[in-house]
Amino acid sequence: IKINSIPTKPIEGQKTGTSGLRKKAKVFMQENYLANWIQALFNSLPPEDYKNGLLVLGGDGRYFNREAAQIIIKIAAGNGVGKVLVGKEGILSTPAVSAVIRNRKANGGFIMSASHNPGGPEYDWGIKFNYNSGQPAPESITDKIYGNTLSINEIKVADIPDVDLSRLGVTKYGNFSVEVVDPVSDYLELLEIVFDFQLIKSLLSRSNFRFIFDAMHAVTGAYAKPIFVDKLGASLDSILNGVPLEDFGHGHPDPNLTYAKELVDIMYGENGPDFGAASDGDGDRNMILGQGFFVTPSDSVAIIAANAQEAIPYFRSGPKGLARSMPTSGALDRVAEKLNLPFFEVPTGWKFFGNLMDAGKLSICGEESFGTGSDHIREKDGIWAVLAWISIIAYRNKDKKLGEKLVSVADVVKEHWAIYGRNFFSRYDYEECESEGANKMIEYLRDLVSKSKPGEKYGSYALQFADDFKYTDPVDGSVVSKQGVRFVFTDGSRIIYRLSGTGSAGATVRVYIEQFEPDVSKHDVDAQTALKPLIDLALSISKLKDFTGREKPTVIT
Ligand code: VG1
Ligand code: CO
Repeated sequence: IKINSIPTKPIEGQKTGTSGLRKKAKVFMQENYLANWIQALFNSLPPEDYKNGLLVLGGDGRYFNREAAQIIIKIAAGNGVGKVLVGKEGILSTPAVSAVIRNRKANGGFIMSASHNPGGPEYDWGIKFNYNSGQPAPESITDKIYGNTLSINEIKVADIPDVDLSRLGVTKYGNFSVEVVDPVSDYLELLEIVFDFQLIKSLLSRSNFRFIFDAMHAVTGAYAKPIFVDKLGASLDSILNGVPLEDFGHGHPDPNLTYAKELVDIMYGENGPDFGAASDGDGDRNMILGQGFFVTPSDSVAIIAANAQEAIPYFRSGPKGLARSMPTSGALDRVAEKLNLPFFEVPTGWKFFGNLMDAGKLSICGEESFGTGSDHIREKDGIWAVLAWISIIAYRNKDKKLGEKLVSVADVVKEHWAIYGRNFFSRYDYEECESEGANKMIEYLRDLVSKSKPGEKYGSYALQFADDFKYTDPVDGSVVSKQGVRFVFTDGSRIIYRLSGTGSAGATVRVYIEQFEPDVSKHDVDAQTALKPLIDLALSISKLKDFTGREKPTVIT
């Protein structure tokens, strides 16, 4: 095939954040913006990682993905990639890309998604690159890519026609080829190995168990019917917003109590279903709800870990180890302690779990931001989390006779609290603040931390320590610092401050608040009520109102 060399100039600001590069779609649609980043990526990889190799390409179906897919395929071919495997219509969820990379022994893959950020001409677009075990590219690679975007002068583009992404099969162009694959099959095959589908089916087909899944018009729309309905016997009307749309139906595809309002209203309404779940733009996040009951993501991963061995065949010989991101509550720590398992605390973002999994030290992990997953792949996995929960509920009810009252989601959570205690947790997000004020606030907090002393009184709390989280990877020894300012008190309560690394405009301040309560009689208190004193303290320590001008958060989870 003929390869054209297109001259180009560096474009500023192409630095990846917590999870890939995210900007407004309009920014990505500027001449050579995406092409520069893709070429910079090839300039950063060792040639043996892609020359004549196999790369996977997929995305969440958002606006600009179709054009972007053609650009990426042509640059891949221009740089000597042997074959690109792409999901039909460009669709593959983030967990499915990870599964396909592993299953097909690919060198890596691209995910065209800005995840939970809204899509459409006025909203966001994004791109992530995953490596050969299916994990998000490490910072050593993304730093190199950024460096190369600042010196790039040439893009290598193969002179081939646009690929028809609507038809399955292989098309050859000289020694380069493209294969269009079904987005569901590899992923579903893996899930069938992980879970006991018969057990799940036994619950979903019960007449007194009502299930509902909200795909939020995002990528899991392509997976929900084939998996929940066709394979597992859920009724067709249990899938809400099941068609992926370029603008997610004007929605904000983030499965939380604020943005998944439609589902939340159903679950909290009169005689709501027994089980509700939702996933985000690219299918890696999940929200789990019972009838009128919300499971916090921090509790969710702890409960999955505590029940995995008995309810999920993949963990039959027990999980190897457990891990959570730093701001995630300590509920999981208690499970690790009780089960006597290795435990790790890593910075925010899934890329830090992969090394531990590859080294055989980690099986189940999660983040407070609605991310839960395991070492079946190297990404968080929304549908996996839903199936894990249904497996647990199904296992608890497997001997229940027709007409007998079933053990509910709330029952399982409350029983867990009774055994382990409850870690009250909440996160306040202040979205799209002025960057200057937000940065100043973090600097102010870093300064406060450097002067802090153990034992200092903050209201009724005594300080155990305060720091800016730093992580040394136990596998490769790499170090990342400045991962979040934390104040940890002697009773185990924590206040954490971070700036988001996934936004596309201004700065988003995140404040995480946690307090442990061993006393069962206090477990039914609403989290906002239980945490009120600590939340007030968090706002006053940081002078958040003064720095950001914000009276109230935009999202509370
Ligand atoms: C957020 C979450 C983080 C998550 C990341 C990617 O990052 O806090 O836990 O891993 O999004 O998720 P940040 O830097 O904005 O806090 V996804 O579903 O957007 O790929
Ligand atoms: Co996501």
